[in-house]
Amino acid sequence: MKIKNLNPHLKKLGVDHLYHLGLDTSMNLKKMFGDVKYVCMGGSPDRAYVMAKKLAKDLKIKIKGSDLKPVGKSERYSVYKVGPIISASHGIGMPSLAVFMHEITKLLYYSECEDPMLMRIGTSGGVGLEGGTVVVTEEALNAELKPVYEIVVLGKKRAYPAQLSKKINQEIINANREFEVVQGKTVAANCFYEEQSRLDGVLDPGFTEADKMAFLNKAYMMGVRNFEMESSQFAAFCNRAGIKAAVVCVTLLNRLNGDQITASPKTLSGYSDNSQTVAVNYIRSRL
Ligand code: R2B
Ligand code: URA
Repeated sequence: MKIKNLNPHLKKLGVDHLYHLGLDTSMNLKKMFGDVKYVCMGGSPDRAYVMAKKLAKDLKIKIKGSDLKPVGKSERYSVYKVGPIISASHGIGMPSLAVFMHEITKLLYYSECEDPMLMRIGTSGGVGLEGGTVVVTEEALNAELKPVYEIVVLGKKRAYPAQLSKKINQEIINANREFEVVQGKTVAANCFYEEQSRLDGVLDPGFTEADKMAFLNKAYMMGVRNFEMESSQFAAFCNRAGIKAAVVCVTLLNRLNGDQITASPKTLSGYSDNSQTVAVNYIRSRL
């Protein structure tokens, strides 16, 4: 099924400029992107590039030319296309992700893609899980531990549910029997520091180590297994748009043991590879 016309106001536009992607509807988007089935996204442009290379290698997809080049402009986001898969970066946090989600979804809509799926493949701070563990999100929570994404529109707060598909999560787990993939709740915070109950930001947080541990333990008891900065916005957006979605994040540390990320760059890149491998195994099982 193609994405339905989500917003009636779009019909009034002549050419729609996907400004931050550097693409617009005067281009032959259907020819460029009409075959897309999966969009894999994460915060960092470097990881988007690594993922694009990995998709090409592991799924044996030929890439045009000698190297991968981003499509459109890469001032804000990097978008790579590898066969029927887009690998892209969305930046840090929900404001950056929200802009990307509107424009990448427009891209899928205008390109008339059949039944596309969006996957966030990211990094996170584990709760009760050691570094390198892959978590699939069953439900995203805000920093108040509520399963919603809230935005203020015309001066009023609106809340959208942030659940993800149990069926898709199970398919991801089934496609990765050799990996430890944990299903749990994910807290999407508005910062890496205070909202993730870290004590190592530059400002005095105004809470103690004991307060922090009480909050993290409460979250753990509710089923929270990791903290990151985008999952609730991502889940709520996909629910509203009626698009299949999953959040697959690797943990970089266990927050029950501390705040600082101390693993070496080599170890961290191995961790990141874990989440990308889980996504690639899932895509391979579906293509
Ligand atoms: C995980 O890692 C980033 C912060 O370091 C952020 O984008 C996230 O969700
Ligand atoms: N990303 C986050 O948002 N939090 C962490 O602890 C690690 C990565």
